[in-house]
Amino acid sequence: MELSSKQQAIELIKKSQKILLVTHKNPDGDAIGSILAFKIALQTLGKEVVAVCPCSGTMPDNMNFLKDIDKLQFNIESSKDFVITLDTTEAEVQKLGYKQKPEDNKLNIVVTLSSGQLKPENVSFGKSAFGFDLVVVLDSPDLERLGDFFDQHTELFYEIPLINIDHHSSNDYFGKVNWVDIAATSTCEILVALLEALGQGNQLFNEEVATALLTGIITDTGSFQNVNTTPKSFTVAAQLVALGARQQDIITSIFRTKSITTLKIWGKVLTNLKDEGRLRFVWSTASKDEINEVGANLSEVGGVVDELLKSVPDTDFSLLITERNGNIHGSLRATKKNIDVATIAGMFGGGGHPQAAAFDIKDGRGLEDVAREVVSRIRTHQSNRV
Ligand SMILES: [Mn+2]
Repeated sequence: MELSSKQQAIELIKKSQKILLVTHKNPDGDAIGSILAFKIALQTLGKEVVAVCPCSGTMPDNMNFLKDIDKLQFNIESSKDFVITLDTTEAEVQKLGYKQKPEDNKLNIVVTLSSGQLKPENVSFGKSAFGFDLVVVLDSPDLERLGDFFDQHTELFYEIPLINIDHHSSNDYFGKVNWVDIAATSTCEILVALLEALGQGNQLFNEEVATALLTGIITDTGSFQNVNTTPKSFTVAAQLVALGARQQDIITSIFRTKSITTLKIWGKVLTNLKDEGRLRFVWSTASKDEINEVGANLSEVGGVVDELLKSVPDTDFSLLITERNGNIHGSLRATKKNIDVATIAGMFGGGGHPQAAAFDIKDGRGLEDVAREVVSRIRTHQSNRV
């Protein structure tokens, strides 16, 4: 019988010793919660783990309540080692040495055998892959979402077995094993099942693991207010609280603390808000200048759409268009059940979930031009629908 993706993932993890965990760039609560919980759990199992959140040097401030968040790395050092591998099935190596021949720029590597023999076909070469025997990518629909980290270490993702664990419906199944559960609210929810299986029960869930996993579920469901919230997510959350998850810390850190810059960027977005009335959507913009003027970071800008715009009454969805890293970024949230904003994001080359989706436009046009076209196409789309 063929193994399920969950069983395959478990088998691969069990037999691996040095594991690289990676999540998407600009990590959110689910990315950080899942990578941190998984790192701690794998270390409890005696594995050597390197956990990378590819971002430009700072984690979102509101995640500081997670102990050990400083053990997550932003990148890994590039290895300069060149590895020569000998297949010693039919030879026993007694001694290894080298002779330098500077006169003709050569270096001879001398292998002295005590028995057997080596043939040219027993020798292979490769770049060192840091010694990892498994890579696990968390909460990322594709490898491009890993940003520069993927570009710098592409070989890691093709030469080493890769497990892809995610809940985005746009996931493109880039792993050797793909555990993609689009019914799960978050990657953290999937990890609860994985850690139960790996630890045969609750033994891998200490307070920190439970807190990190609950962080992902709470952020990806908007504290159980988003339409993607499922009965199962409540059950899993209750289980995590019973295992010691610090739910109040999560809520106060993520939802009840608003910095002045967050409030200022909310102010800008509210000032720019346009109500499309009969067409049942609202949209707003935040230009690079407006974002810079208040000093908001990307996660504060991203939070506007989740915390502010998703609660507008009498609409189907909301849209926020921002300038980031030279691109124009559109972020869509359904404000009503049974609305599929991924279809709308798809009209502009993006994707996501029915309730939350995004797109990027990088054709050199400015925010205003792009916004005008995007909104006009969405108006047409909506007038055919409502
Ligand atoms: Mn997620």
